[in-house]
Amino acid sequence: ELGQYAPLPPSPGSGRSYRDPLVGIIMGSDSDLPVMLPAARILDRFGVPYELTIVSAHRTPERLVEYARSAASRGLRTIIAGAGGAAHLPGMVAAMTALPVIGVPVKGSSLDGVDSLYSIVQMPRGIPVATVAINNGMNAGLLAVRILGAGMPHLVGAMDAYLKSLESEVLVKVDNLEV
Ligand code: RP5
Repeated sequence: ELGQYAPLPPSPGSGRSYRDPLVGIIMGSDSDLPVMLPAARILDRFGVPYELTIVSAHRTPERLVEYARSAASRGLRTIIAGAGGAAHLPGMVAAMTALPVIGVPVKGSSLDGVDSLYSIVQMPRGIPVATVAINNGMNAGLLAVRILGAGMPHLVGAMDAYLKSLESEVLVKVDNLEV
């Protein structure tokens, strides 16, 4: 049962990991963490085990290759990759694994995240990355749950319930709208 997963004891530098993770959340820098944490929170909410760590396309290229090449055989089923600026991490990971990759453009300090968005979304023919909006780690988590739902029907039910909860929130606002 997915709900039984509990975080492994933290080990220095390893980020967070659950036993037998299905989703890999990676980011180019610890400065991306505030944007990527909402993805982790969504996976927590749906009871999906994940691992979360730093992999930098430019600063740790060998770690990137090792991570991407081993992802499928380690049991991961999808990867969420966030990066800012010249954001090559999601695309390079997608080039080295057959798993679906979700890219999160992180807003940097200079170009409002448009540089990250273009770097991630403009992939060449043959190597797709599913790109979410700038800084929208939450949607990356939700998309990962939907991807997993293709083979895990209980996640489809949980996503239906989530959508209903969003609907209810809006309907409450409709009832309470004061102009
Ligand atoms: C990218 O450069 C990272 O993904 C991050 O968004 C950005 C800045 O990194 P730091 O200089 O804060 O480590 O590679």
